[in-house]
Amino acid sequence: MYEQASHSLLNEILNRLKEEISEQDLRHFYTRLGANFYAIHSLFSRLYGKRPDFEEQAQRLVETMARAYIQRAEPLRQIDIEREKDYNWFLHQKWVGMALYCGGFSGSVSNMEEKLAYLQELGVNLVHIMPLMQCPPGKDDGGYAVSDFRRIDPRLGQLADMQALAANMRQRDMLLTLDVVLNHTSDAHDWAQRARAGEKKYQDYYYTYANRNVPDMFEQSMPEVFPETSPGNFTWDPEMKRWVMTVFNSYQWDLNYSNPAVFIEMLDVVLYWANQGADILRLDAVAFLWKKIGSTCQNEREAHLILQLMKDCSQVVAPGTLFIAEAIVAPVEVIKYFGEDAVIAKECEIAYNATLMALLWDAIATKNTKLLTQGITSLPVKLERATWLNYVRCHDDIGLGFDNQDIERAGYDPNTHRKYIIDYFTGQFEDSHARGVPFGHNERTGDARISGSLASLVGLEFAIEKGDDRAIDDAIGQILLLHNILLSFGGIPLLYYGDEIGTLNDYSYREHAERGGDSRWVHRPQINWERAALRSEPGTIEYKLFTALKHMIAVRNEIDAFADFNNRQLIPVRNPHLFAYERYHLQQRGDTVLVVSNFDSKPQSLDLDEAGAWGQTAYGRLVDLHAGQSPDIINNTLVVPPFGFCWLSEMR
Ligand code: OTU
Repeated sequence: MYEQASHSLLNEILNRLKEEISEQDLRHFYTRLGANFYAIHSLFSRLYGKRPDFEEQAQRLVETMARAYIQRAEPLRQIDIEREKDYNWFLHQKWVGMALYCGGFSGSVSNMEEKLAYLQELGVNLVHIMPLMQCPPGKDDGGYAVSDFRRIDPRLGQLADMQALAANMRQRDMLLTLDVVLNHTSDAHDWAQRARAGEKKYQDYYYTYANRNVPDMFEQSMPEVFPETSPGNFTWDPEMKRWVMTVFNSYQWDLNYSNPAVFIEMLDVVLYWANQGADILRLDAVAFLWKKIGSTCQNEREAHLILQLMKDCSQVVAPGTLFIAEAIVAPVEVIKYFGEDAVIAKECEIAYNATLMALLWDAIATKNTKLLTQGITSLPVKLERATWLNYVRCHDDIGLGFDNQDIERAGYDPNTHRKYIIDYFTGQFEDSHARGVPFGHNERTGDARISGSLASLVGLEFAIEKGDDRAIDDAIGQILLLHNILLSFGGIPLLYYGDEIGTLNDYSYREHAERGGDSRWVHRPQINWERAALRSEPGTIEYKLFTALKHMIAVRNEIDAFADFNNRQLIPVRNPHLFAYERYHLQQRGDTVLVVSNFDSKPQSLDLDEAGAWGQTAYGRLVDLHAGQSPDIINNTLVVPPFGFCWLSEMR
């Protein structure tokens, strides 16, 4: 949009920059800047317009974009242009992701290259490498306490290794996802050190206070993220002689985004990693970006404005780079991170589907799908050109973040039900095979979360210990059942490293001085490559899981209706153990697929007349695309095996 005031400011800024950038071919940059500047200016002045240094900061903002554009390598600029043309590229069903810790998976960034073949063998073509920027050893929060945003942890490699890996992945048509930890820095970061040393400029990068007045006000309404290991939201720094806001661990200082210098610095970091060849950036803890007294300091309107501004600026420099919102918040709040009041994504193109994740765990514990179906019914429809990241496990704990009203609608009391689920997964019941470990128990609120590897949570650890073959099969069945949903639901499936070979809990963190108190380390494994090699030996657990997942991914690739164009219809069915939805193709009506999943340990049946038109087509004319054969249908009643699933389609 053209608007006089912002454009005359832009002209002035560009005139001042002229000498520096006159040598360059900036056609694309200018076109994109022109298109986005009105929005950028509006957002920037809405956030920072009242400050006396506003114009100076606006100039720095444009300079930052211009410099980053000049530094953007030609192959990446080409990709930007290709993706501008094929703008829905990431909604295609061909993308299948895996999140992994580089240290635990391959040992180092350079070793990653030789492991790419393993990922490709499985069918994974999007790799989220967990944060690998420099952190102080010991006080690293698994990579989320960054002390230098432009340097890689020397134990994992050098920047050059990263660039080589990015180029190698590009050749293989694999996408690279990296983290940018936007909300906070380590207390060892240069800014924090200088704040400590008394530099006012850097104290203003954080929320620091000489006494408890402001902290006490904030504390009245702020929840605690790590109540056991890091209670409270402020930490006294004896050297600085000030309180500093530390929402996560006491060594993670929250950045103050009401200071435009902070926004510009972090935009520069985002563009820096986009220029290193990251296709997708995972923006950590985005719900926390804005702090306001009297609020929970999560999901504030301004947090969204910051993300919109980040997106608008990044589109000028690196429009091919996508953002993932990591906002593990209530369903109605998550959806806003795609951007509100917009048709296409205006904040992040991709968001973690934490709602689906938590609901799936509920269905595993209860063996019924009442809450799962209810929760998905209430999940708001997302924007076009936006997609979910569907996952069951990741490097974090499982929070039961579903909606209380949905729990009630499913016929349970919220508190009792949540307690039941936690107790189930932490193995408090006789009949539970789960080996979860409690995380983040809050004495005051009674709130708790769960750690544990996928395999251990669904009973594989228990079954192996007992030598119970039936229980082993049940655990394998549940791992595959959950992945069947990730792969067919709509969105990018994000597997978690180790789950493809049934990796169990690793309790060694308990001996580790700095990790002992953080049970999330129980599910951040070192891959045992000897065990991974068993994936080629029929009969082994590794073989059963790996081959089945590989097959499922290959079949997904062939089903166009599995691309994500808001083309899913939930089908409520009477049998409480089944979860059913239809995926349809927008152009080819005949290509509809009916997905039915059984969360029970016994076979379950579905009268296909309950599934609309499927009732009439049923007789002998349906094929299970996944199994590659006709499903069990007896007089229009479909039988789904224990923990089984089918992807039904009309035979051609
Ligand atoms: C994120 O976590 C990361 O994924 C965690 O590994 C980090 O510890 C944390 O940020 C701090 O950087 O902020 O929006 O239950 O789910 O802390 C959600 C805890 C987050 C995590 C939560 C999450």
